Amino acid sequence: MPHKFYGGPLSLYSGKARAYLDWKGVDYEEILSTTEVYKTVIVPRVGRPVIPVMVTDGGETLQDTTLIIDHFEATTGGPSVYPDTPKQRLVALLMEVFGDEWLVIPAMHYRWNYNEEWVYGEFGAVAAPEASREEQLVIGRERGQTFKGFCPILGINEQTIPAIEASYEALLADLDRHFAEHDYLLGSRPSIGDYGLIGPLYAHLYRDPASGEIMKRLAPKVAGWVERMVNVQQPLSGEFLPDDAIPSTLIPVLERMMAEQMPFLQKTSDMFARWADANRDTEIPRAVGMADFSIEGVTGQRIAPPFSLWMLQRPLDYHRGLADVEKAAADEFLSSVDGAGAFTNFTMDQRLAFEKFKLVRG
Ligand SMILES: N[C@@H](CCC(=O)N[C@@H](CS)C(=O)NCC(=O)O)C(=O)O
Repeated sequence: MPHKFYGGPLSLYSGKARAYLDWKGVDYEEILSTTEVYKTVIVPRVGRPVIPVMVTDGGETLQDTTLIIDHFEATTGGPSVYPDTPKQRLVALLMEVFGDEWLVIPAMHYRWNYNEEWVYGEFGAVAAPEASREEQLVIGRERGQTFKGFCPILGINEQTIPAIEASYEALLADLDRHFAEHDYLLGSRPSIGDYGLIGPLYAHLYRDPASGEIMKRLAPKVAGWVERMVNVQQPLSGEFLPDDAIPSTLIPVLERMMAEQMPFLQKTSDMFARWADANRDTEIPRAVGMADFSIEGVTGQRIAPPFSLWMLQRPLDYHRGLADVEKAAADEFLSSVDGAGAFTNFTMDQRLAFEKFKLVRG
């Protein structure tokens, strides 16, 4: 019996997990996350309405794409999306955090400020596939409003929008140069970093029509990479570059992460440590307040989510746990990335774990 994957075509994180499952050759069936599915499967199993959710053939429920991917990495043979070598693995883990937890900003901006009406129809088609087009639009508008409502708390507003667009266009230009030379981030095999980036760059920034037009016009090689990622031709194929090489074309992408996301995550970490100190027996909330962030010289405020710190803990733990020679190689590479001190000197006083679909103190 195949595993059951509950998700939807317009969902960012469904796109991430699906691309991975297809490359890994996992035998799964995708089930649309209709209103009924949320009520009868997702909420009873996970405790809240969220996608994607995987129910394995053994009946185990997995939520969070990172845990879904790690489950199949551990239980399925064949090549891995985690490189073995220190620099490549570190870069892959960092790129996952950048895609998952930062590029949500341009993804949400372009979706809701360029594709709003179209997206309502899509939300309706997922929630109630059997309903008429008119009914779907009503349902979709209601459901979509919740997601549109996330834009201001993600820091998307009149002041920040020009900077978000300038940053996204510069990122596309950097990635276009990269994908002119390489099929994936680190060679001819996709890594966990590619899966982090594909979430925002597929469902919102490629598949939403107005956003897709922008990507194809400004960065056709990035669009080509999206197509390779989501239309898997040969599962389990490809290799990472030899000798732990990191293409120089990834340096500007890492520098953008270090300049934009890392200072914001440090503020989030400091706020979370203070919160955890003052709230010892309280369940961890989705956000511990609002924190400043800067993009292209413009400062905004957005919610500070502890979840992003759980994701960042992965590259932090990996980097700090490296043995001497490997750590030296990783550090030498990081010294060529402007702003990487924000990562190497990162302080996280309160560790986190993700258990039974919830963040807990680690
Ligand atoms: N980090 C999670 C995020 C899942 C997520 O945020 N999914 C979105 C749809 S793409 C959602 O269902 N959001 C509703 C919510 O979290 O309340 C993952 O990797 O699975």
